[in-house]
Amino acid sequence: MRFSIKMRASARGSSLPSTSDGASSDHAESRDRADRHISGAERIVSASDIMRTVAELEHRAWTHSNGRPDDVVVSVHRVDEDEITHIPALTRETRHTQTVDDAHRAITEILGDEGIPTAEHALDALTRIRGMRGAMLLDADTGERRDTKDIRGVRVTALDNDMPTGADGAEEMSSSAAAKPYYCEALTLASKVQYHPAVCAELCISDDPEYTTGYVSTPGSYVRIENIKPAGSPQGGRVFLVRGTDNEIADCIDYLENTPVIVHGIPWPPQDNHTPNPGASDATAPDLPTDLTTFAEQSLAEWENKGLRRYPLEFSSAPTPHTTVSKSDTVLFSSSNYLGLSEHPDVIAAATGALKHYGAGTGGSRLTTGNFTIHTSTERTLAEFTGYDNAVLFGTGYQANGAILATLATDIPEAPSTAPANTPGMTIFSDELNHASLIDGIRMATRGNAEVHIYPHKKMEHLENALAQCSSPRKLIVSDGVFSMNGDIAPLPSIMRLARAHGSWVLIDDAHGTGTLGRTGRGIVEYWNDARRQDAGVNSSPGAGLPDDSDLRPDLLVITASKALGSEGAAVCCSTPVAEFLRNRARGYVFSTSSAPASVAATQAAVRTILREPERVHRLQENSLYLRNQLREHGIPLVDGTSDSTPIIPIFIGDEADAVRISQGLSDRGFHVPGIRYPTVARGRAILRVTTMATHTRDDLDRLVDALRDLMPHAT
Ligand code: WAQ
Ligand code: MG
Repeated sequence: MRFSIKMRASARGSSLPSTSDGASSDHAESRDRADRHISGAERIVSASDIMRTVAELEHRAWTHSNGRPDDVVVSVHRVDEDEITHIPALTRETRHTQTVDDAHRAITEILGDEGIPTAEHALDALTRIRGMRGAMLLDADTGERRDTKDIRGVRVTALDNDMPTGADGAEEMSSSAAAKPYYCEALTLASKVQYHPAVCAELCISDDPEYTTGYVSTPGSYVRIENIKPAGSPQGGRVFLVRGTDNEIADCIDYLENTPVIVHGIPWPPQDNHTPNPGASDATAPDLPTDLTTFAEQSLAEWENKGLRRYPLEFSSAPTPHTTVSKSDTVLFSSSNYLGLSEHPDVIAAATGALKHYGAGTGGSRLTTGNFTIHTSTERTLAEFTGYDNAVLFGTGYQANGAILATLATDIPEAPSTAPANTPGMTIFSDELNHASLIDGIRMATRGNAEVHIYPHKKMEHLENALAQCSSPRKLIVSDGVFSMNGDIAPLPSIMRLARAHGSWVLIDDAHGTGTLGRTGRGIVEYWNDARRQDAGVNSSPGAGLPDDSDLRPDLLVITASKALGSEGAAVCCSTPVAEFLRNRARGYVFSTSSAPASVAATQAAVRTILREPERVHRLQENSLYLRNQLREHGIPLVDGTSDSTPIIPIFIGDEADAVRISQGLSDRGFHVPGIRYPTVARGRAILRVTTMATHTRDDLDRLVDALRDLMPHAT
């Protein structure tokens, strides 16, 4: 069973189209003409792709370059598989005609070769008509109008092509990912039109003023014609040149409007046979290098074709549990604003105060004229919070990781002569599930005499062997603190023990642990120290101090201000000499304008709020544990190895299509929970990634569980 989905977007009551063919006074017609057509598209898809496709077409309608519509109509029609006609794509080539005259000459010639004498008449009709939604049918021999629909024309519908819609690849499907490249739509339409025996040829000019390439199709071939109209002209339309009795033409119109067709073999990537312009002038256009815009279009189309193109949702209020996403009320289960600090009045007041005092921007890098009191005092606050001597602010976590890793690969020593040949001066040991910012930082670091060794996720025996066998004089272990897809925690005590035994430095990116882990939200070090305290049974004695945590401290602890702290930016916490080394050498620090005072002040206020209101951290941890327990209780499986202590709760789904369906079902019920699938996670291991916030109520959590029980067949 398939479904034909049609979208039409229009703006109300603007520009009346003009036509030399006269206008009907029929009410429907005049209402239709008063509406300005913005865009239309359609697909034929299987049941599991309906919601995704509807979302994609909606997105396209609301963001079309023709303008903002007032009305978007999307309709879904059931189609029996055996009603569908499968037809091959026309072959495609391009004529590089230089002028409108050349283009018209080329068209006249192509149609002449087919024995069609009415090219000029057809071109003339195309030049005069404007604002048609469909095509005019003209008699190929006499030029007379053969359809009766006047200004509407005949609209070709019920068609699609067999290019993949991305079932195999989208990263995240809650936002629509099923887009097909626009490029193939014209070829798909032309292939359908040409397939009917009454159609001899088609002429098409886009109504996009900037798109001056049109086409002429004849049986088996689709020839793109450049400069078919002057740039800037809104004139566009389609003419189908037909031959046949009135009955044959009626059958043709019925086929064009109603027969579902899937076109196979649309050429991909979008290349075609370049043929010389046979018209007035010279030879083949030279093979110029692709200009950037064309390159970007092709690349985007390819991305779209693989199902990887993403269209961001639009949030029109703060990332609080109850918010507005793409205009609908939504309960948010996907934000990293874990503690609700982005909207905390003290945080907002601090940001506003700094904005008023220092202004919007700093006007320089930290080393020149952009080092304000708010920067240095916030660095002190962050260092105290995490228990380090010093902290260095960066613009973002991505920037921090790149800058730090590249700088640690500075002045790499030579491997000793006793080491095996080709031993790199530095080896970086990296968990296979590390965040992209660490991976990219390692790429910068390994441009010189450093190599990377990727170890299986959290496999300490593997890491131990690799360290033991490594004779590089400089070693560095790099790991996420909390892994962003699995919601599990790096085995810090083992990592630190191995690092000491093998003389390695350690960098931990605690982006998701800052503010969420540990009894006061200080992150991964506190989390493991708490665990040690519990193991030792110190828990029971009130006021008992924490055991010394110095053996748990990585050399570099990267924290972020953009998640639990509700602001933006990042910092690395480390010893003062390491901080000074980075301040002097890290290019991402030296050559960046310092962060805006308002953001930095918000970060500082957020840390103070956590210290003053530790119950926020506890509420987050309680919410996370409660939701996990409720899910388990109702037979909703979590990903193996996920920790009970993190706010990232990965629900195991497995099948990609199921993940799409459930994520969409949740969205229909007013919850935002993204589905994550290959390539972000392994094939067949799709998940729903839920995140909790301290500000979720029990009711929010219970309602999510109820919705999931509704949508998951095995839930109880
Ligand atoms: N059925 C019949 N006619 C249509 C349809 C349809 N489904 N959609 C559009 N038209 C008519 C209508 O009069 C428009 O004004 C006119 O065609 C042009 O439509 O390979 O973008 O959507 O690079 O602007 C040519 C691509 C692009 C050449 C054509 O047409 C290439 C294009 P547009
Ligand atoms: Mg158009």
